[in-house]
Amino acid sequence: REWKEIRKFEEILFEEYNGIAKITINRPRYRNAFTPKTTLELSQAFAQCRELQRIRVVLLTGAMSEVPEGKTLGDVKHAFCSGGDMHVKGRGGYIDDEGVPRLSVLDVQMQIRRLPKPVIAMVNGYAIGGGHVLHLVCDLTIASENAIFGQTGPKVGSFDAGFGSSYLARIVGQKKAREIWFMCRQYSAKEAEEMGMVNKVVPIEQLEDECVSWAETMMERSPIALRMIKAGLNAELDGQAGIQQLAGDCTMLYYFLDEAQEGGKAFLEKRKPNFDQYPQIP
Ligand code: 1HA
Repeated sequence: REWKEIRKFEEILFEEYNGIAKITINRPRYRNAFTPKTTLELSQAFAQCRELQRIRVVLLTGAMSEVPEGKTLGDVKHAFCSGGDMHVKGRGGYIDDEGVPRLSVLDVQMQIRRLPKPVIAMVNGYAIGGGHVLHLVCDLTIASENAIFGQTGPKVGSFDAGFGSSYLARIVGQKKAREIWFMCRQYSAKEAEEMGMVNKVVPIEQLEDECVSWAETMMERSPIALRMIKAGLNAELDGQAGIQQLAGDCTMLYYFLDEAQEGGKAFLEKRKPNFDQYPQIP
């Protein structure tokens, strides 16, 4: 499969293939830990995924570690993302090149959640800490058999009491969510699947094919139907901000109706609108 570069970045890869965008965190030396630059680049890539009409589904993954000659992919440890880069964790956040502390992965989480297109986490190895939260906020997670899941915050001086906790609890239940955070254990792909955090587990060699196949199936479905379902599932959990998104999509659809056009036309023509001419469906 030929992935074509959409835009060049330093710490991520941003590519496309037949309507599917693939965003790859590209710091395998550090188990794909993210710096403020990584998260800024992720934000820019997700913003572009929203704008590009030809992109219908997004895959988020981590770059594979190098495989020595004579070894196979499965012989080597890989990472999806190991969370914030501990080398730049400072007071107030992860320190960027200008010395400003940031927690900007939170913006990426919101973007994934708000993107009106499905996002699949293609988990190819460790999904740990802030990297675990990134897979959680994706719409679907497909993992390779070697994938390992877990939170580390209380062990390393951090926590994500936002989506990383409350949305986790919605997925795995309160008891398990508390166990995951309080104990900081690691869980296998199979355990994560049993907890409901993972949609499917496949051998690592088949991971990308499986994700592309799911993406291709979703691309045969109605994009607006998928968009509205995502907005509705979010709205139940996201309070007024979630309703705002769903309501915005309703407004978009309303603007396609003659009834909505009549209101604007009447205003410009300085006359009373005639809404009686449109069907009042019971
Ligand atoms: O909690 C938050 C946030 C909360 C609210 C708002 C924003 C947040 C933003 C971020 C986060 C967090 O992500 S906190 C949690 C940070 N992450 C971690 O605690 C995970 C740290 N890493 C590990 O536990 C392990 O490395 C591992 C389980 C992922 C893999 O273990 P393994 O296979 O034994 O590899 P290891 O030798 O540990 O790692 C390979 C290299 O990658 C090491 O470098 P080297 O010793 O060769 O120089 C290791 O230091 C580096 N590395 C791994 N993870 C990180 C990392 N370097 C920097 N930061 C990392 N997160």
